[in-house]
Amino acid sequence: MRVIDSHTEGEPTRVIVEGGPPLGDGPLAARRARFRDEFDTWRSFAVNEPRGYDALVGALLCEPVDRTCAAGVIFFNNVGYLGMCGHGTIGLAVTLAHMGRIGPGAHRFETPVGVVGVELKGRNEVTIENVASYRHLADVAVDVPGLGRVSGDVAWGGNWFFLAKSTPHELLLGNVGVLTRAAEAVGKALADAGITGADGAPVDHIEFFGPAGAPGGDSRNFVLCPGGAYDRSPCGTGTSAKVACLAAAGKLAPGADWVQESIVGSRFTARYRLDAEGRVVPSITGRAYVVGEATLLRDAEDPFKDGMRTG
Ligand code: PYC
Repeated sequence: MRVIDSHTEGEPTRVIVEGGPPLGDGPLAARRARFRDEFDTWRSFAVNEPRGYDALVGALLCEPVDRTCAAGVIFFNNVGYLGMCGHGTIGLAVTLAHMGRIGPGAHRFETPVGVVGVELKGRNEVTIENVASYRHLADVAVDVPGLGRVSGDVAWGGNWFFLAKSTPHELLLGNVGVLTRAAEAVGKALADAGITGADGAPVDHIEFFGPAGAPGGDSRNFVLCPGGAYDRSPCGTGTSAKVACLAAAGKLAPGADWVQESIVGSRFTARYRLDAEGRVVPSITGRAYVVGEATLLRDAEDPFKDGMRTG
């Protein structure tokens, strides 16, 4: 399997450019289901130890069904599959440019949850236009053991997010252990209370917000992803969900910038437009850098040949 690694504002992406699972040429949502049902060990092989690590997000490069798209992509992580991935889409754009497959300008990528727009602005800077995003539930409150009552919104940004109104701990890198445990407890409380996304799917990404750490930022976040790793970037789909909530609350006008800072201090600049149906369509700008190219090998006698998780 041939892969190209990058990071987007600190969050890693591994694109499978050759040697991925044979998923056929159906709709990307069906190909993702086939990946999950028939080839899940290939996911673990590509991103888990000993070839990867928990924070690594995988991106299987696919032929798109929609021929106006430059590429199709299925995102996955240490435990399963994602709908969309904002940092991963920025990483994929820079990776395709590195491969000479796209040049600066506007492109479209197909994902299992819809087509996204991509503008490659130079070697490293990319703006993506995400799928339409929306606040599904406002001011949901759950009792969380150890934290008390936690309230926030449930929103779609290409994945399902709970956006807590505040943070139980200061948003500092030194606090990622306690922030992770708190976010896991919030996720469990939501599941126990039967609070899901609009389609009944689990709300599997949890976000805490606090003030930005440096001038020019609107807010800093901590985002816990399914699988227990936290996003080093401000999370593209999470920032889309944030923008949708701000729009729904009348706190951000179409076209106005929202600068979202991550727990490591990196930034995405987000804004949104309203489409013909009045839906919020967020765009996210960030930078990605290619950091490696590799061929991953599998020895049939290796006891950990299909990858493993230790956490
Ligand atoms: O950037 O959308 C994102 C993302 C999702 C999970 C990790 N990063």
